[in-house]
Amino acid sequence: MKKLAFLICFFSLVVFADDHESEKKAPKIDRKITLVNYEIEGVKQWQPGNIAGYEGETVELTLINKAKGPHGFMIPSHGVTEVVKKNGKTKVILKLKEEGIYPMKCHLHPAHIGGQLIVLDD
Ligand SMILES: [Cu+2]
Repeated sequence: MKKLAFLICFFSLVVFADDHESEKKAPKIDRKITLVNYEIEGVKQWQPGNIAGYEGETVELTLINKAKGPHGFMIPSHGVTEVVKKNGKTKVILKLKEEGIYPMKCHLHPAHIGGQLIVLDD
């Protein structure tokens, strides 16, 4: 009987631990950056063109598209690929990789001016 009580207690703890782990909290955001896509005299560009953060930070990007039509926002090194519709707003959360300078671009329009994600040493 003691063995059974022990097993019940043990499995209750295991189930509780699993439940506890499955309650995934929203990630802690270290930095928030808003980028707005404009088209001025035929030149399309996300502004600011270059953004920065520290290695390992969790960054929330808010992407607002004020240009004609949908535009892409891509950071290939960080697995970010988004399409933001005209007057649309999208949020992206990413964890910054190791120190470096990573290209950002619109993957829908080759002529769309790209920018850079600058990751600084922590
Ligand atoms: Cu574009």
